Amino acid sequence: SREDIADGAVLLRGFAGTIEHELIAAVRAITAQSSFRQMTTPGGYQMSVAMTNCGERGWITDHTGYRYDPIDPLSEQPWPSMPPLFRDLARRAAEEGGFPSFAPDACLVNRYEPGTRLSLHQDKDELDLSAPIVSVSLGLPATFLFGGMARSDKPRRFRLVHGDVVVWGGVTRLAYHGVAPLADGEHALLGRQRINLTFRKTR
Ligand code: MD5
Ligand code: FE
Repeated sequence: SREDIADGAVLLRGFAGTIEHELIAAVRAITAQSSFRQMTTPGGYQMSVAMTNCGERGWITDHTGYRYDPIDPLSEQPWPSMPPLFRDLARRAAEEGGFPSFAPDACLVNRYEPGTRLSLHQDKDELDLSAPIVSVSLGLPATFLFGGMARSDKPRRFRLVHGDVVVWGGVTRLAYHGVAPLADGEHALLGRQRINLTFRKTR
């Protein structure tokens, strides 16, 4: 199904469900090369969510700031390439959401374990803010917090489950958003975790 959740944001329930096994196998192959790690914010806090990347560039944060970098600082090698399956899924979802010819060059892979959260933030490290961000949820369900253009706007809450895909474009591209602390549970394929893939065009 297709649900408009805000101006330019489209929720595609179950869009990734038919290729769940292939997606999970691809995540395992990526993390065998570039492991999940908890990064440090410029303010000196360790993030509770663990991250890795695939594609031409990966999003990283350290004490010097946020950026997209072609090299994984942990492996000291380029990030794993983006699997064609990922690229195709992101492109098909973006098209369904009203953004034809989306060509992501980066995929940030977030791993949430019970209790971990992503506090309210904006995604604005990408050069081309006219391109959407496509996000794919796998594993345990999450409560997604969708705020407004000001940090003080009261967030709306959406439950995102395994297989759901959201296309974030238009004015929502710069909305504040986050993920509430993950509730414990057991997912049949992924166990006690949620994996989120976010596809971005960074330049
Ligand atoms: C997640 N990740 O569930 C989310 C999915 C991140 C992040 O937020 O930065 O890694 S992406 C959700 C998103 C992206 C861009 C805009 C908006 C939401 N939005 O306007 O709400 O791990
Ligand atoms: Fe974000």
